[in-house]
Order: sequence, then structure tokens, then C-alpha cells
Amino acid sequence: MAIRFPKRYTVTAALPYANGPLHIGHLAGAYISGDIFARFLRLMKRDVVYVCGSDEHGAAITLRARKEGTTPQEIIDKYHEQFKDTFQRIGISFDIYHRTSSPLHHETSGNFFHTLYDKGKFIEQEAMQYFDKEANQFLADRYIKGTCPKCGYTEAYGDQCEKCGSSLSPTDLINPVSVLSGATPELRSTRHWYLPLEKHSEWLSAWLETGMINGKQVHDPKEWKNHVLGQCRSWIETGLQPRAMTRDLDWGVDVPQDIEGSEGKKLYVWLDAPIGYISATKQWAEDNKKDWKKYWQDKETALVHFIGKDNIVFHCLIFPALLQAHGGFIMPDNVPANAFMNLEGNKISTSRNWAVWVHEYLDEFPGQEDVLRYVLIRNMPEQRDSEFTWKNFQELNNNELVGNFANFVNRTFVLVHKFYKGKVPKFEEEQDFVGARGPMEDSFADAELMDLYDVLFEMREMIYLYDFRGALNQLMRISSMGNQLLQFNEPWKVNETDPHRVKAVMNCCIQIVVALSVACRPFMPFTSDRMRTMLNLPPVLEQGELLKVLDRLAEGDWLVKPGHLLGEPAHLFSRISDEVIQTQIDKLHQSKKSSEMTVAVSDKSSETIEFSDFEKVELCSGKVLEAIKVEKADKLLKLTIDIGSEVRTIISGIAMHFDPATLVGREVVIVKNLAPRKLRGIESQGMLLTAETEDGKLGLIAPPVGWPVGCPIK
Ligand code: B3M
Ligand code: ZN
Repeated sequence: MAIRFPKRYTVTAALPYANGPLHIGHLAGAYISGDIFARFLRLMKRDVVYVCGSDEHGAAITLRARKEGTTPQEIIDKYHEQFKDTFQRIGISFDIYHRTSSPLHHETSGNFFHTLYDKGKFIEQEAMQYFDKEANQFLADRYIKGTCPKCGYTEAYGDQCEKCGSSLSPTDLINPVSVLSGATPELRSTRHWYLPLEKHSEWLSAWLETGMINGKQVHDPKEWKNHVLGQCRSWIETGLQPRAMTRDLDWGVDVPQDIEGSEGKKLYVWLDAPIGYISATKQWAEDNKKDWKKYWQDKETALVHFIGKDNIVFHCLIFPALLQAHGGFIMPDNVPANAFMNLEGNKISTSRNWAVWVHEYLDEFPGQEDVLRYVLIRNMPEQRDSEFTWKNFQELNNNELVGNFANFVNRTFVLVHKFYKGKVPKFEEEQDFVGARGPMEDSFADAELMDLYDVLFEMREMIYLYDFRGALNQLMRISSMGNQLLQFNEPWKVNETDPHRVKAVMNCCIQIVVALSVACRPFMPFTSDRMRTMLNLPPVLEQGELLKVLDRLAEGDWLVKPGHLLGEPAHLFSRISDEVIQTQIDKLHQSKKSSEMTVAVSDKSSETIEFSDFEKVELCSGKVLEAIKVEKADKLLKLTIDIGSEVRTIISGIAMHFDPATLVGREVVIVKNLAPRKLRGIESQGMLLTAETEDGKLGLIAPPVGWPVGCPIK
């Protein structure tokens, strides 16, 4: 694949919701990938800005404030500061870490909305939405919970089911309840501005599949990850729907006041958040005397979004549609989204406290930032979900960082200090020596440098193509080569008898260490700094140093000259013991348990109902007359059920569990007096009772065998 060279890059990483601490899944999802890419580009002397900031609007924030009994402002201030600090401590090199509560962002996103409004890109529409009478509020997104119509998960949010990942709207939910009061909401009419996404479907599809827009090639779709394109395809195939771009809320960016009907309306958080990338760039440009427009509007700029897979639709369909509707903006050149990283066999979960919190890691493993970075990159979920385990963390540290990388660097330093008092040795270049791979035609040192060049070049290619795991592998190949060189020549044995060879070998090893000190920087910036001090060389400032190394090696030039005096060797990595690992494993299970206990206690108190509540539910027995799949809905079945007095149609999310044919004739229990609801255009008149195991097995609840249909069940 050909690598293109845009004039400059705008690199973004998903703006984290300022509503809870960062865990390793966040790092592995977006921030480290973006960091590798941005640092690498700087090392290649490319023009790049890496922007991020806190996402401070939306229900994620207001609900958190409610839960903690405080204000949204306090929540965002607390987490914004914490994020800034954590990112900096783990070495994420944003050029700016901005926030969406800033006036500049409010202005930028408000104006953006206004432009779309002026250009007639929205449809203004009255629609029925759930309203909580007790809380006196409309319930969008995370303010409403209910049963997912696709998979039957009972805790799905109004915007998304976290179990099956489907994107939902509140009216899709079965048995919706208000998150604020627990009340069953009622439908009320409200006016909003919608983006008619379906009108963008055609060009979006063409752009994603071919990289062409308005007859111009703007990116190479072959460079996009399969799972990203796959997800976009399936969204487009299912049919894009108009999406409301405003909300009835009191926290967020105001719909511009001069627009009629703007009162009480805020921008949808997924409209304002990606514009946060633009406002962050504006702030950075202002602070650094740059022109922000070049980074967003010049065709020669490549815009690259680093995100997790749950954000794909927003960055590959909705935001591009918004940018295009606005006009004047470039499209993303790539959205190299990552899948999820699991932890010790389970999904990382903030609410269940199943996570490794980054700030806690930093406190408990001082000076070992790069170990975490290394392990997260080694296991980066680039194409599919991956796994973090503490055992593997220990193994990778002990075997690869200590056993390979640090071992090579340390042996090299010790030997150069021992043989040459720390001075890089000079040797006769014409002399042929035996390299790591045995005798060869070229001069030994030249061949070593060529090999080094080749591996670095491959690493460079891989990073350009977002294969960071592969690139890290190349980095480790370099230190393996160094170890082989030492192992094969055994300078500690032959220095007396073959001093010429040992000088050549040790000189080469130092060249390799210098190359490593630059090449490791995108992955392990702290190690790079430590190595430069050891080498007595200036720190790598990310101003084209890798490009320089490649150029020098291509020319056959040394990276550091003979006679250069090295600093003292220091240990780059040290072994991690079983006890340390066990402590972490115990801590994880411990904190999960205590969070379960609090959940259990609070669940109980909030879920107790009065007998009179229970009495309201009318259950009865019935018999399935017909069962058919609902078109374009993988998980829904349309059931025709005889309940004696009448025949009901019930839409149930059980298609993944039963072959429809086997359901005909089955005796079932239904909730008879549930308010009818429309699902996929079909009215569902009741609900089927099922039982579900923790691992998702589903069974039907049946009345006593052979009983007549229509029996009340109490
Ligand atoms: N805050 C969602 C998330 O953290 C959201 C990303 C915004 S990126 C513009 O998953
Ligand atoms: Zn679901």
C-alpha cells in the first residue's frame, strides 16, 4: 500500500466524558493510539496537532452530579483537572487538552448550529417524547431506561443498549422508566431540529467505500480497518434515520437565542462534542500563533480520529454529515477505531468497579508508566476485543522489557564502561567481522546498520498504516538483534583475544541503543528520556529525530561518533514479583465485591414495591398461534397469541433464542394490561414472560401443562 504524504495532520482522540476516572480501557481505546501516531509524526518532522479535551455536556454529566448530590459544574471541574493530570502523568502528549464548557466552544458550536440552520439543513419537527411528570423533564438518551427490543436486556438506555451495542431511541424501549424518578413516563409533544441523515446516506456510503467525494479521491479505503467499515456498512444498510440535534435540557450548549423556539433547548451532546475538536484546535492555534483553518479546511490536511468502537457511527457518519452540511471542512482521512479491551475475562465496567484506574496505577507503580503503555500496546484491541490480565502484565514486563530490552541496553553500557571507560570505541571499518548471522560479504558493521535501517523502515510503514502492535514488534526486534549480536560474539569472553572485533561489536551495539532511544519514543516516551540521559545525548524533542536516524542509516553514517562519552547505566525496567501482581488481582476482586454490595443494598431499597403495585399487573396464560421474524430486526419475533377472550399480537425480543417454528403451540404467560407500544411499526399488545440466566440463556415461562388459555395468573 502506498503511503501518502499529506501536508499536515489533525489528530484527535475522543473527548472523554468528565464523569468518572480514566481506566486502562480508555487508554487502550483512543489515547495511546493517538499518542503513538502524533509522537511518530513529530519524529518524522511532519506538521501535526494532537487535540483532545473533556466532554462536559450530556446526561453523562448531569446524572453523575445527581448521583453524587452535587452540581454538574463541580463534577466537570473535578474530572477535567483529574484527566489533565492523569493524561500528563501517563505521557499522552496532547498539544492541547481543552474543554467543552469553555466559552470558545460554546461560541463555536453555537455558530456551527446556526450555519446549518441558516442553510436549511435541519428539519424542524414536532414529535412525541417521553416526559417525566414528577421530575418535570423530557427524558432523552440516558435519562430513560427499559428493556432492549433487540436483545431483551432490561437495563438498556434510551440511546443505546450496552449489552448488545444497538443504538436505540427512547421509544424503542420496552417498559420504559425514568432514571430520575423511577416513574413510568408519559408521551408529550415537543419540537426539535433533526438532521435528515437518510438524505446523506448515498454520498456517505460512496465516500466510505471508494474514498471519493465530489469526484475527488480524498482517502484510500484500503487503509481503513475492516471492522470500522463493516460497522458503517451495517448502519447504512439498516437505513439511516433523521436524528434530533437538540434536547430539552438545562445543561449544555444553548441553541442560539435568535432562533425561534430556541428557549429551553440545548444542542445534542453528540453534535457539540465533535465540534469540540475544532474549538480545541482554535484555542491551540490562538495560543501558538497558528491558523486553525489550515488544520480543518485545507484539503492537504489529513484528519484522523482515534476513538473506541462505540463511537464509530458518530465519527464516520454523523459528524462527517454535519461537516459536509456545514461546508468548508475536510472529511476524516481515517478513523482507526479500536475495539474494547477486557480485564481478567470480563468487560471493564465503571459501575461494577471492574477496572484498573490509571491514576491509581500511577500512584502504585511510580516510574513504571511505560510498562503499562507497553502492555496496553502489545494487547491493543486494534482489530478485535482483547484482554488485559495482571499475569500477562507481569510476563511481558519480565520477559520482554526486562529480559530483552533492558537487558540489551544494560549489557551494552556495562561492557562499554568496562572495556573503554564509557567511550564509544573506534574500530577499523574495512575489517570484516562475523556478524550476528555468521560470516557475510559486506563489512559487518555496514550490514548491521542496514538491518537496523530495514527494521526501522518497516516500523515506520506500520505506524503510517495504524498497525501499532506490529510496529512495537519491530521495535522489539531491534533489541533482539542487539542481544543476538552480543550473544553471538560474546565480547566478555573474547575481548582479550579479539579486541578489534569487540570494538566493532560494541560500537554497533551503541548505535542500536541510540536508534532505540529515538524509535521507542512513540511507545515509551519516559524510557526514551532515560536512555538519552544514559547516553549523554540531548533529549528527543520530537522534531524530526526519527527521520534523521533513518537518513543517517541510509547513508551508512553513525548515529553517534566514536569517542563520545556515555553517562552511567541505569536500570530501565525491573522485574515485577508475584506478590505485587497478586495484590493487584486481590484488589480488583475486592473492589468489585464492595461495589456489588452497595449496588445490592441500593437496588433493594429502590426496587421494593407495594402489594398494590404488584396487583396492578395482570398476567394470564395463552397459546402461541403463529411466530414470525420481524423484518430488519434480528432479535424481534412477532407472536400471535390466543388468550381466550381475544387474540393478541406481541413483539418480543427473543428471536436469537428460539426458532419461530418451534414456538407455535407453546403455552406462555403474558402481561395483559401493558400499554400497547409500537415496535418497528407493529403494535405490541402485551409482553411475554421469560426467565434468563446470567450467561444469557433464555426460557419461556409456562402455565401448568394443559390448562386452558386465558387463565388469570396471580
Ligand atoms: N464523550 C463518548 C465516550 O466517551 C464521548 C466521546 C466524544 S468524542 C467527540 O465514549
Ligand atoms: Zn440490547
